[in-house]
Amino acid sequence: MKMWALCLGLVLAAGAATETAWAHGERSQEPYLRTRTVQYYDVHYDKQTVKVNEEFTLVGKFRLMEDWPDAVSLPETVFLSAYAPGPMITRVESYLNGMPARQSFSKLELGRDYEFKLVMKGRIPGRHHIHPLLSVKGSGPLVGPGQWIEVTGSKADYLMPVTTMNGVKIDNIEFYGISRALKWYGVWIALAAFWLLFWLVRPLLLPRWMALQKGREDVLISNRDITVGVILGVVVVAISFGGYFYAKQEYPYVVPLQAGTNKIDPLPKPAHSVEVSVLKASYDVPGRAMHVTTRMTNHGSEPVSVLEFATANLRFVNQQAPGADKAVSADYPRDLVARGGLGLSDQKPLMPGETRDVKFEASDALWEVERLVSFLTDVDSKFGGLLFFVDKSGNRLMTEISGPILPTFTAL
Ligand SMILES: [Cu+2]
Repeated sequence: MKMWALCLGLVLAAGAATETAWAHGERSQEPYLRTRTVQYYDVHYDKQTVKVNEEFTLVGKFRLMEDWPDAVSLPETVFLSAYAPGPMITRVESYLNGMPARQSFSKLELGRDYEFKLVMKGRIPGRHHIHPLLSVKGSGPLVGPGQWIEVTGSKADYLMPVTTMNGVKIDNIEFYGISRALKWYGVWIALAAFWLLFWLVRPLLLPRWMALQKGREDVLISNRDITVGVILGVVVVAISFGGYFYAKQEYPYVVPLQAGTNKIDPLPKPAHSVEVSVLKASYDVPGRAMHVTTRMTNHGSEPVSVLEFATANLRFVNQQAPGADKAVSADYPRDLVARGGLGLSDQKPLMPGETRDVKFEASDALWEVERLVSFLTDVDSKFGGLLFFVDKSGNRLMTEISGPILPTFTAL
């Protein structure tokens, strides 16, 4: 008993001490899923506090990584939505590359980018961790950066008005048709209960078994039983068909749930890019730092500097790059931004046409906090991420990088 109380106490204390522990367990997803499948970027939440019924918008982009892990199903069928701890918010509208995303999309392309928009509405008051979410059939949910959204007000005020295609106005679709469904339950439960009681009120198992033993099968089912059974059968069939014809009459236009998938083209490829190949990558376990040696070639027409390395929604910004102070918008979850930033072996801008080897270091306790270091024990020890470059006028270029990574267990 004492042990039980101690365990409960520990669980509650742990929950109270680490607020984010009440989030969804997004940190328990394998690093290969978070660093090598869907990389979210430019994610913005327009509000962090909404009233019940008030709408808020979540926009962003994602890159489907070229180096998609072998163990993960390809994005052949995907569904876009938001991730919340239960039905705390309502998804009012959703778009992928501007196309309504009511249904799943098929055959998204690896190595390409997509843009999404989700319009949501507060439903249940509280402080909820909300993420953009791409569900990939066969792989599961792949989430973007989570933001705490505070929903204020009272659940009793929640309304979801809808006007149907034939002009019927429904005040709140949340409860629409529920009383009718309950009435139907009532009808069927009453009929079933009558049939059960009809047999239960009479001598049951043993007397009937004894009658059977004596060869008196004829007394088990009387003419009255047969009559009641036939009447009940007729009533059931009549209610079923009657209900069907009544519904057909009252609702002549019925659109079934849409089950097909949509196709969508990815965003156009940018005109210029910086080619980056990973020559060597290691993770320094005691120093909690990722070291990556890359060979960069600038195919653009402007000198560019490395601005940011982003992976698994974590952001490592090079503080010395032009515009670094504005690289992370104010609405981005602060617990996903590395305080240490991004260290570079060479801060000189990469000239047009130039190829240079550059080493970068992404060092922060976030690797551990976000439980991203289990790639050290993976059979497929690889990492992936997005490298952002910026030119003098603030234009960004993005390149995806990936490669094998080796752990270093001793201090360098
Ligand atoms: Cu979460």
